[in-house]
Amino acid sequence: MSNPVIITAAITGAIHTPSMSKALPVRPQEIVDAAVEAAEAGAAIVHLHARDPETGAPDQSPQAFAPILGAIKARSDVVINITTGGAPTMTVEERVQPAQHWQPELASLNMGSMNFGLFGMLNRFPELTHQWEEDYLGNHDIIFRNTFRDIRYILETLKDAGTRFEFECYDTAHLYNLAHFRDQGLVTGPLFIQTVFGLLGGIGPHPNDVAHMKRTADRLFGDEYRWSVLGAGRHQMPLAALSAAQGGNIRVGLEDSLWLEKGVMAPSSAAQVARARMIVEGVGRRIAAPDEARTILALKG
Ligand code: KMH
Ligand code: ZN
Repeated sequence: MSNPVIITAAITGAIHTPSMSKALPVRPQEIVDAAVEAAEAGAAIVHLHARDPETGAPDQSPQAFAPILGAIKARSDVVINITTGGAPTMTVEERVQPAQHWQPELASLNMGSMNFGLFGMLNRFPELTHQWEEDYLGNHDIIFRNTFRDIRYILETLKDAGTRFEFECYDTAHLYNLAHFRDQGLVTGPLFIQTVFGLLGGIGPHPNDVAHMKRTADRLFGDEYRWSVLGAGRHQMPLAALSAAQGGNIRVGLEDSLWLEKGVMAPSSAAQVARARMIVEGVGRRIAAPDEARTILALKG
């Protein structure tokens, strides 16, 4: 396999909360340092969310990203990917604003609605500091809303920005949704498909689940797509290995897992990137540099 592996590092996200791990970056400078360190460890792409520096709550205002983006660009040529997922509690209009304002090379695009079982985290992390964390994680009724109208709204809002997408697919239906938008001519290849495994509400993390997603994507998109794998929580590294061994790309980072290995919390996203890199090189492949990722994914640069 000669194609290099694109490692995406998802730096902070909106799912984990500050009480769960001291390593989770919250303030702009922490997010910048974490992103640059992840890039130095081998990430070609950083997937970014912003947070309120005081409370650590997800903050999807364009201004929240202002002190982060320029500071990363000043120190690294890593590809910047801005979330349009925000947090599952936000409206789609709110979620698209930072990407609309900053027009990054990449933005995430979530390809279907789903239940989102955040409450499972409360068993593992019962000691929460902030009331917002309790309210957020204790909500048993979260629907992560990504209707056809919502997806089309994000595509149309970002149409003239030259931004391409990390298509987040949490189940096989989301691949079919993406094929629908491709058939409508609203998205074009190479499609960067982030297949997501192991979230409560999405497809499971079993190797058979991974095989089924890949088989389905192969059939629907052929060589029109680039495959990446995100394993949530403890599934992060095993599924990174599965992807690396099959020619896929990898996403790691504290957004997706707070762990480095069983019983060991990750000190940083960079540590997870370094581990992913070991896996990649261990199966005889190499990591992609940011400019290689730009070429592979046809980014505007
Ligand atoms: N939190 C991840 C499972 C987004 O930001 O658009 C998916 C994600 C969503 O990254
Ligand atoms: Zn995200």
